[in-house]
Amino acid sequence: MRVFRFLCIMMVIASACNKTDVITVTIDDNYRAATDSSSVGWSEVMEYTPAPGQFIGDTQTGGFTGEESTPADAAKYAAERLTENKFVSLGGFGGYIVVGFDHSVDNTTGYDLAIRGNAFDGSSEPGIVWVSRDENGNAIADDEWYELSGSDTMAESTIRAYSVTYYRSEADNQPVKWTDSEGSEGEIDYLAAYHKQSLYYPKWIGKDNYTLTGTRLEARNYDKSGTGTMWVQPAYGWGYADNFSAEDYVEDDKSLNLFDIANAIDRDGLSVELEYIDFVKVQTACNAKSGWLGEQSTEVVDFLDYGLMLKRNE
Ligand SMILES: [Ca+2]
Ligand SMILES: [Ca+2]
Ligand SMILES: [Ca+2]
Repeated sequence: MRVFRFLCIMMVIASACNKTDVITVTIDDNYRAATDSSSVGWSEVMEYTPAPGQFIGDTQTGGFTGEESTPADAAKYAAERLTENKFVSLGGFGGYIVVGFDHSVDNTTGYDLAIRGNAFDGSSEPGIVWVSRDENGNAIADDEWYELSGSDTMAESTIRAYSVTYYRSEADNQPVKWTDSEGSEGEIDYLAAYHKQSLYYPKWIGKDNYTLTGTRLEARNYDKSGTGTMWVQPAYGWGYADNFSAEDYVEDDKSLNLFDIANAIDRDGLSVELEYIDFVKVQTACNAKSGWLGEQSTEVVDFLDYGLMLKRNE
């Protein structure tokens, strides 16, 4: 894996090139340094593949035209919504969006990324954040993804490489059935009172079923009323998008969660040192529903290069 290019300082006194005299070079062939004209915000939606959900295909509160029939249409929809500072819903577990920047985002000392969700006190719908470098230099997000670990990464209830398969309903105005890799099954509810589009399954998914895989966090939602009227979705510690965190937010703006690329881990959970990243993915982390509120779905509104933002504000 070509993660770093190492440069050994050749000393006059010949010595073995061991760890202590190796410099990690941050710039490789694919690194795109930020310039004065670089944008602090995301520049492109590379992919938008939500799980089924109440906002998917919704032409009212979801802002869809209802004609999105290809992955390109879906990405265009998401880009237009984010440009208008409106939320893009990722639907139930595993739904995701991938964005790119017009430069490489540096792993600075401290936080590097800020992601805006629509959480508020009692309404956290955590999304796992993944990062990737354009290792093959083709400007496409087809490279290795690294999860950014959070407060619950090591929790016993957290399941990595968890998969959910969603099945397109055969008739209109029906729930969407799912099965998961743990042997469970369930439904994304059809909420006729609030979201009247006939299909909650993304129209641009050509197949009758599709599988989404990611890291699952245990749901914390509960019905405070006991009668189904007041659902609470408590916050998680840190490291998640759309999370009303008490720890990782921009001062005076709790809807902007902060992320440190230094928290990247590989598929085995081992720490990975990334000098910079090019792509960011956010993926709904819980497989849960909250009564009349419907499925727990992460929403995103904006993606910022926080390090560059701080530099510009200096
Ligand atoms: Ca950092
Ligand atoms: Ca690539
Ligand atoms: Ca939300």
